[in-house]
Amino acid sequence: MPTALLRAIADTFDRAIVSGEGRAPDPNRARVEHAVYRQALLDAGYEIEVLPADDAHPDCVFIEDTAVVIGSQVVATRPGEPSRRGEVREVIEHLSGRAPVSRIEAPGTVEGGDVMILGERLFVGMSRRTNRDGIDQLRRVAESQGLSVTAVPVDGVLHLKSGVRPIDDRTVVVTPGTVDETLLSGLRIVHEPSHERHAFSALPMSNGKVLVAASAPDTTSLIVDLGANVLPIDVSEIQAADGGLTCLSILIDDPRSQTNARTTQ
Ligand code: CIR
Repeated sequence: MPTALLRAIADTFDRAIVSGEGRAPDPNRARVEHAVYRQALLDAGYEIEVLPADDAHPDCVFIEDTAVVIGSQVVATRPGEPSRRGEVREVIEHLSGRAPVSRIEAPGTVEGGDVMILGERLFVGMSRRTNRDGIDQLRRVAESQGLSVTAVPVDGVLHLKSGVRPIDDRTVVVTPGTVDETLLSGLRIVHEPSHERHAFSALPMSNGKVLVAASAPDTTSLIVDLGANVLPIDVSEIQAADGGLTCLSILIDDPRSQTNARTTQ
């Protein structure tokens, strides 16, 4: 059975890192959104495991950033944001029963939001949070698991998957200007329309449905036209803290990895 590992929302979530002029997110409203997200994964057939929140780490709900599952290997990340490094230990303790663990070591940094696995290809964002040394370490693990690795410089957004969201293993929704699209060769690219810039978020689930943020209906229509079977949910408090749908879970849904999306058509 596919498994989704989640982490509860800290009472301190209103102090989560917020970029730019953003507002503080509300922990209680975020808990309602998180419950709906959890139910959607349950309905999709995932077994749900939820780690307790850590109030010393306001961003701990964004569990994706702490660990990456690549084939038979778990990679413990080393977040580029120093205040988030303390989130990794408990997640890895939980996952270490499942698979061997390798670790990103200093001076390398990697956050899971920068890692996108589509079929046999792993794309990794070179961002404010993931550096070249971390990418080199991740590359060694990915190549040992038979994946090819493409490093993608990321501009103006937090992570690779803030600007490039997988819909299935050959389709992505891209916010124009955030990446050099020639690095995504072979993929079908849908552009997020400018009036919904940065509003779209998606999580392909193992039952073939794609969870999408309700905040971007026109972008959602574009992927529905391509055959995606979508389920919109409100995640506005999660988005207020610069989060999206992938960052709330680590999906272990097949021998390959957490982000190994299914083809929608
Ligand atoms: C941060 O700045 O680290 C959090 N407020 C947001 C992290 C979102 N993570 C993700 O999309 N993978």
